[in-house]
Amino acid sequence: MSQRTLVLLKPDAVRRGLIGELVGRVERKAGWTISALELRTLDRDTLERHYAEHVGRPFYEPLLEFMTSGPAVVMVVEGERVIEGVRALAGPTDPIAAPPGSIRGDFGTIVRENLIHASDSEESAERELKIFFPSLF
Ligand code: 3AN
Repeated sequence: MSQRTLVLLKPDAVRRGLIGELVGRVERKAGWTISALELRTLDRDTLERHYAEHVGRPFYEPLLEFMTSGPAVVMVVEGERVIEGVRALAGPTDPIAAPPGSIRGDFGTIVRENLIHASDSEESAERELKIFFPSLF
């Protein structure tokens, strides 16, 4: 089933010079296509919409501060089971618990600075793509 998903390479990934490595991992999956890609410094309004489910959590304000701390890469990736697939490439939220071979497992140590965001369901992908790429709709 072909799908599309929102992928963000977070400011830590950009600062650490990992854009090529992480885009490469997505690009190398057979049949997936990156249909939009942009280096973009995210504003608070966009992130408040994106992270609405986390309002009030202790990590919410530090998360927004981190996510606005430098440019991110925003991407649309399309292909077979890409929503589940990019989540598998990323690994679980906590990079220490994430298995080696996953992006977070290979490159991360801090939960907040976990390198990559990928939509977690078709509903989230639709909602998030509308926030970051409204021209697609
Ligand atoms: P995921 O990106 O794995 O779906 P979410 O949606 O639960 O994770 O959390 C969104 C982001 O919030 C995470 N990628 C991470 O940057 C941050 N975050 C989540 N839980 C924590 C936490 N306990 N402490 C610090 N930051 C967190």
